[in-house]
Amino acid sequence: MASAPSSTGELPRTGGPHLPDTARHLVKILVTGPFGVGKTTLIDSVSEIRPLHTEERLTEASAQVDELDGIRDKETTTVAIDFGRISLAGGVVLYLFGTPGQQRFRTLWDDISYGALGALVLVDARRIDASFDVLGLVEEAGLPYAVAFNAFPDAPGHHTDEQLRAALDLEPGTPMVTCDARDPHSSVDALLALVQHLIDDRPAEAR
Ligand SMILES: Nc1nc2c(ncn2[C@@H]2O[C@H](COP(=O)(O)OP(=O)(O)OP(=O)(O)O)[C@@H](O)[C@H]2O)c(=O)[nH]1
Ligand SMILES: [Mg+2]
Repeated sequence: MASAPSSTGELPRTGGPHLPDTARHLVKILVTGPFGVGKTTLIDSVSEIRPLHTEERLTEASAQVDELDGIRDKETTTVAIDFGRISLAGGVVLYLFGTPGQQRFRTLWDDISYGALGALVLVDARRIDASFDVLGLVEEAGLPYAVAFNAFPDAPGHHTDEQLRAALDLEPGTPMVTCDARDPHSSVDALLALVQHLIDDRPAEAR
């Protein structure tokens, strides 16, 4: 079985704006999850190019609509897309496309996910049910995915992996990891779990 490439060199931001000569496998990856789960933070922490963000300030009006429990300090939200890139060993380059988290931007989801090979679904253990809609979209799109619990400080620590898997109704083969989206190494590890899953998931003749 092929194994997932490791990240190259020191993080963060190993590479420059130009693709390394060693780039062989260019892969589109979706970074998705519900509102305020850390998608923008994760892409920001790992990207070797200056990430593209489309952040707008949360307003008084949106406070009526957006569920800010657990993320009271949040000041901005993604209104269209995040984009970043990371080069891994073995010539694998991940192009990271982050989705908006809010239902009202749902119409963008299909366009942003088009052509992705897999998805990293971020989940906040304090608000597990907020992830159901996004998991439904990922499954509907037929995208292989890995789940990464983003480690917020007051996340409940008493759930077992089995309980978390059951709560999310995950297939036994779906990778489930924890990460701190602010930490590049931790975020890359979550992406590597997804890449390994994509490798394992390939038809045998393609390996
Ligand atoms: N403690 C902690 N805070 C985090 C972590 N990841 C993100 N945050 C904070 O959580 C808030 C939400 O992060 P974002 O990256 O904006 O979340 P998002 O999923 O892109 O949000 P939307 O685009 O609005 O859906 C920010 O204030 C981050 O600083 C984490 O791993 N730990
Ligand atoms: Mg965002």
